[in-house]
Amino acid sequence: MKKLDNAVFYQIWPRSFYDSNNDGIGDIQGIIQKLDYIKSLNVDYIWLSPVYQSPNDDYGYDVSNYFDIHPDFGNLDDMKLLIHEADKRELKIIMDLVANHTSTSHPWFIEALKDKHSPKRNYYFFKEGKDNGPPNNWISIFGGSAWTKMADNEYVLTLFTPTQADLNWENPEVRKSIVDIMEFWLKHKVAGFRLDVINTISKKPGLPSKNPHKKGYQFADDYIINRDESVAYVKEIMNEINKKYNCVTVGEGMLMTQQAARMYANQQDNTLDMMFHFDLHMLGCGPLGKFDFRKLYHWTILDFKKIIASWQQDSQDHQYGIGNYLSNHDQPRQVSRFGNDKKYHQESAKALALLNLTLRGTPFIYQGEEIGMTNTKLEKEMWKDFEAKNAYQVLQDMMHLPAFLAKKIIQKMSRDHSRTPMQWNNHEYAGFSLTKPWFDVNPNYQHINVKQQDQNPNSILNFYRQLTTLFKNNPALNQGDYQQEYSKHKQVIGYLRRYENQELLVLINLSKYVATINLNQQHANGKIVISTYLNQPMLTKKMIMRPYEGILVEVINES
Ligand code: TEU
Ligand code: CA
Repeated sequence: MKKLDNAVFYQIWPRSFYDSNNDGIGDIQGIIQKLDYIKSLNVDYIWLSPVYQSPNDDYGYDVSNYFDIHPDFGNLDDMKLLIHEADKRELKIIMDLVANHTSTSHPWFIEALKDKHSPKRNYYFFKEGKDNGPPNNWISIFGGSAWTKMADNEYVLTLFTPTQADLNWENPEVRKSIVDIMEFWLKHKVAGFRLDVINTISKKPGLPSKNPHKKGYQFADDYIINRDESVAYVKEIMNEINKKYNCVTVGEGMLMTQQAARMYANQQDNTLDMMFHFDLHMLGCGPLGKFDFRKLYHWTILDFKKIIASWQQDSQDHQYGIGNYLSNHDQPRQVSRFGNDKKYHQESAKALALLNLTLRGTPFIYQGEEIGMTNTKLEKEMWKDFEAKNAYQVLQDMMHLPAFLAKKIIQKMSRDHSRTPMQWNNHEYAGFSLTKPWFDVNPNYQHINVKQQDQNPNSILNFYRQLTTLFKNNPALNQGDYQQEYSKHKQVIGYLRRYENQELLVLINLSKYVATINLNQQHANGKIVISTYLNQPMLTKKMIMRPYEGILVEVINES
């Protein structure tokens, strides 16, 4: 068995997980207090979104000190205790390695800015402006120019927020510094890393303008994403690390393609254990990304199925690792985005869970997903996320959208939805804290919370527990082959997972309407292992599936 074969991951966004000292902000001691709960989900790895020191312009993804903890979360001793307490429960911690950029408050950057002759100058991309403007026409991922003016005609490349300065990975010293950071944490016994935007670490030398004949800022695309050099740098650092440590890695990359994933996570050289892709999250979005509303966020179940099948098949054919997830700290809540958070809240939350925990690859559960946490109503005054605030401006200034429409788009796609406090019980502030939290709790905590679902055997939470148990115990699920079934059906997602003699069929009606599906005889003769509805359906050749009904079927092979 490979080291990650039946591993399940749980992602924590610490600021909103659990507040142990009642200052309104989640913290490391809070995570420690909830380790038994996390363990009860049968997970193996906890991925912590960044807990390093940071001015929080991008909530921790702008790191100012990689070797210490943000005081909001605690200190290094708390972190050591967390690793220790997790270990006692056979839980391992994965850190978020934000290495494409540092905060402009990082000492490297401060030194580089102060002294043009400092070796740290070459850690970043400083450049002179051109024609009274930035050095090139690249657009920032969050909108506007990708360059931030530091002094008269002196700019620095900041592909994300203006205080996240891109590191110059061409410089071997930078790569060495990143290895040092990794070693520091590996020595503290973390099990590995999630590597933030790891496919943008190389930029086209000379940083030329993209499509210079076009007006306005341009998305630099292949000048910054999935370049061969990025793969080479990943191999170089992993080669160093793998000499000394057994390090688990999952890479995150913008616009990850299958072509690229084959290289980043090929399971042979010193590459990564797996990659995430974004394709499901881009469903219904225009070519410019999640705030590009021109397709009106319309998508069909067939589109959804195609993306799943294509990644499943490709990762199988080319033997690379993928991390399966339907939500994280950058996306709206999955039950609101892909399910139905009103009439079929429970049904659709379970259907999506069944999907994510039966696919080929490594499943990731994002905090709160296991109780079906939903999007919230985001009044403009509540917005915290830079991306949303910026998009609101860009939609109006550059796309000439009226404010009320821009607001609607933010309401639909904002990252803030996934960052509301975890709903532990129905006490004030959802049991997250005794004081008013840094971000308003979603008012539905009264009926969507851990306490209530823990006691109910038929809850979403207990369904997750059953699914993780199934995933861990069935080789067909955790290492079996994938084969799509009923590919043309417009409502039902179907696939087989197979390992040696075991064959499991997954059928999920992802629509709010009843679906009829003609099963083949062998499938109709199968035995239902688990089902999202309380009263299990009958398997028949002409099978009727209720809204968001999902079943896992053991296919009986007579031989
Ligand atoms: O996200 C990378 C990334 O591709 C995002 O820009 C993503 O497209 C966006 O969040 C979608 O809304 C990572 C982190 O997960 C994210 O939280 C950070 O803001 C970003 O990197 C910069 O570090
Ligand atoms: Ca706190």
